Amino acid sequence: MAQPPDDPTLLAGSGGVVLGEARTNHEGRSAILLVRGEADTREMEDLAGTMGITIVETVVQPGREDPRTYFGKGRLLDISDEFESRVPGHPWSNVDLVLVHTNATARQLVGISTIVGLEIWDRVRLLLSLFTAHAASVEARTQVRIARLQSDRTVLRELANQQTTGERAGYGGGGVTALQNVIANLNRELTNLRKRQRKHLNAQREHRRQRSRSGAMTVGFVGYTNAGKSSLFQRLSGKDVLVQDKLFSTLETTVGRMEKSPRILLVDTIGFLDNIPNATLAAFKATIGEAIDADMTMVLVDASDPLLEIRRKVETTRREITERQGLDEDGLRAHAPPCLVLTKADKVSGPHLDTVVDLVDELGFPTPSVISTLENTGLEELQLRVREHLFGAPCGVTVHPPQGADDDASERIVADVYEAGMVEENEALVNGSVRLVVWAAAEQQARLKRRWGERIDIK
Ligand SMILES: Nc1nc2c(ncn2[C@@H]2O[C@H](COP(=O)(O)OP(=O)(O)OP(=O)(O)O)[C@@H](O)[C@H]2O)c(=O)[nH]1
Ligand SMILES: [Mg+2]
Repeated sequence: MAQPPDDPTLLAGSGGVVLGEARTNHEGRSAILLVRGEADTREMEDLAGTMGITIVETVVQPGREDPRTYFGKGRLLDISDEFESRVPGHPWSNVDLVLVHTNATARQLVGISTIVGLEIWDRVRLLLSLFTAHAASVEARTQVRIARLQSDRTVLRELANQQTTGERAGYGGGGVTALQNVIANLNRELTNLRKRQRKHLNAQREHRRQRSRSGAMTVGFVGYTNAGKSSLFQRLSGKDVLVQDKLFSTLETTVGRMEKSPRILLVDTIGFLDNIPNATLAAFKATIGEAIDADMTMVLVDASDPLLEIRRKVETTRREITERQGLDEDGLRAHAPPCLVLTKADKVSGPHLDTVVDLVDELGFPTPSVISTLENTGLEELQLRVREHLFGAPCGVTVHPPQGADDDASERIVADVYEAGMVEENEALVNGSVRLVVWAAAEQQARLKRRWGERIDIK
């Protein structure tokens, strides 16, 4: 049997508990993947692939998970022996990581690690490492670190627990006390990080308040990771954001104005993935919330996904929105039917697209918009749809010429109309009036009418 690792950070899979910064680049590492029963391993392979980790072998054991060690103990011992007896040229010779195809419990992680003695990542740890590698902003780094420390803490507590009950020998000679110190340090860091995160969220909330006070409307992009959110954001706002064929390229929120529509702000943010445990997701909820709490929520779905996958993703996304907004399914349909956008239309055939459109209809969404950011199709229609959803149909505004010397100049009123919404046409008539076609929210229209009374007509 291999020696259990003394360093709790190795076990916790972070390197961050004692040593400060976690290792962030895992490019080029080799791993084996442990799978119980007949699970579909594609997602795990994609996640590993995104990080540049090669899975050299998938080891399958039929049957149900062992609550203590995931695989049966005997099988793990075999694997451990195999590692011990590696010679150059052995397919596992470069493997320094064991991936476990499940969201493992702390007990299982400790259990496997005790027997195999290598770095062990379950699905959550793989995700957290991926997040750590991709986190570019202070906001994202803070969130990821919080999620990571929380996850590490459960493992360290399990270790401490096993040592107290004598299930396991103390590590590094220090035993329980040393472990308690590590946990105490970790708690302190968590408190500080949470403070920083709160500050950031407050600042963000203030920004949001200011934006809405200025009459701006927000459109949030919500969808699974790799759906094409950032690509669409880039096309519609002209703002440069990271677009990559990788899972979780985006981890933070970016806000940009929709081109030609200065009053509409677009919100690009982190995507979804299934079965992320609540404790891990909690750190990201605030970020996703930024898009879900927008005036208009746009659900993006990759049209080139298989049908079953699309169904699952649409349903999960809807559930997330429903929970977040505190609505039941009926409430969601009645109040804010989210606009659904099928992306990557260039990748699919017409008949497949038709089937997807039918499916979306069956799932209770309004007719989806179909776009391709690659071929620039469907984008103008989508912009129009956004404007109509937020502002209703455009209205005709007539600004009458001043009657008396004390009256405001028409230019002043016209300038205020520009403040209130998006002006599409502006024409000076021979009788001295100005005719405008404007997209403006009802309350902005009412404000104009209150302010300018007889001088202005809105139809
Ligand atoms: N063929 C095709 N590919 C697209 C289209 N839109 C996006 N993609 C590709 O899909 C991949 C993911 O796009 P992103 O815009 O980064 O997706 P995202 O939803 O922001 O993903 P995350 O930030 O990782 O959650 C990239 O490789 C894009 O080039 C499209 O219309 N057609
Ligand atoms: Mg993105």
